[in-house]
Amino acid sequence: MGRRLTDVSTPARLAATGEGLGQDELALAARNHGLPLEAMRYDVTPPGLHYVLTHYDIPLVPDEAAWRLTVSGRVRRVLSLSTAELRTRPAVTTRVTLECAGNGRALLSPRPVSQPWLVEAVGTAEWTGVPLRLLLAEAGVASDAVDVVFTGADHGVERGVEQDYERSLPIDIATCEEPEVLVAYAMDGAPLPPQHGRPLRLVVPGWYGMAQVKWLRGITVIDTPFTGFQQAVTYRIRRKPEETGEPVTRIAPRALVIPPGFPDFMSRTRVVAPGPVLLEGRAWSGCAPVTSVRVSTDGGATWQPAELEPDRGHRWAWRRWSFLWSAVPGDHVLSVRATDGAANTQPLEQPWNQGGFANNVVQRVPVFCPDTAHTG
Ligand SMILES: Nc1nc2c(c(=O)[nH]1)N[C@H]1C(S)=C(S)[C@@H](COP(=O)(O)O)O[C@H]1N2
Ligand SMILES: [Mo]
Repeated sequence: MGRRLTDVSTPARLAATGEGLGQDELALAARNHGLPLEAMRYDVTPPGLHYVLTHYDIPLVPDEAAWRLTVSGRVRRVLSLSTAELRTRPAVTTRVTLECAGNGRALLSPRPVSQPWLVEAVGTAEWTGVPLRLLLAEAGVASDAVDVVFTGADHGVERGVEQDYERSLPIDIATCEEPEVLVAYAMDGAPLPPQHGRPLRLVVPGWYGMAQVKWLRGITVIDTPFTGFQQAVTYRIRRKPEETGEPVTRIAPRALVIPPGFPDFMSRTRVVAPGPVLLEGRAWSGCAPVTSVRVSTDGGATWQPAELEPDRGHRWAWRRWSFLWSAVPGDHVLSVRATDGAANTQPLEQPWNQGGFANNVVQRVPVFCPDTAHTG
């Protein structure tokens, strides 16, 4: 099989200048779907419209009663828990916006060849589960614990490395009380759908998608930094392939526009009638609460503040913003820019890295406003 697979020493491929999407990217795009942007109208994304990203195959779990979650490694007592046993423990429900670290990748130049997201790899759900810190306390974590490794039941090969999907969190994040990491068994009050990790997944509020391990079957406490593929090889910010790079962690601020008016089928250009147009959208950051959203209706030349709704106790979920625009006939480009309480903001020029991770360049939404006579 080696002939058709790359190996770990080969960096992920960059598309050549002007190279269109390949069959390989199309195959991923057809499996992993984004949030239709008009679904940002809902505070909580309706089931089925939340984005999905799965590296390998969605595991078949015919008998949920037989599923066991093991907590082992540097612990006093190994736990092996059924989903029924997990449901007898204290339950917490948190509204969380998840975003894939590769969101925006297909807009980059050069384009890293992988899942070709535009900006739609985001969604918000109410996740219910057991706080991870309670399970770790029950197992009794050793004082030399460094990382906690989360193992999914899915298996594949990536750049020549055969693996179970595995990610880790530093022990202080894993045992943190706010935000609380969850071992979730429900999404929006129902058992997890197969594509979102049935029967168990990790939910790490504020962190990019790769940390939210689905089909969770193992939690292992270790006393050295985890060096698995998804931790040490990929999900790192590298300008050059040979760099060690910085790990991808928390979600950088981003705001998106709910597409106004109606779309042109192929170009997706929006068509709006002249006059007042209420622009609305969502803004989020995993680093600190969003403090301001600014809107530009002239391609970024000038910016005006948008109205930002309070978070209503949902710190880890996106917030609604709105802005009243007076549309005049012609072509326009709408942009929106979020800033958070830690002074992180969205760049106006693309921040480029090899994997196209944590890319949060401001969105550009082309809008055409015809003369009144032409709208129906
Ligand atoms: N076991 C497992 N967990 C996983 C993945 C995976 O491929 N396998 N993909 C990760 C990535 S990259 C993302 S963006 C999120 C997507 O979660 P969702 O499909 O529920 O939206 O799941 C994460 N958890
Ligand atoms: Mo992702």
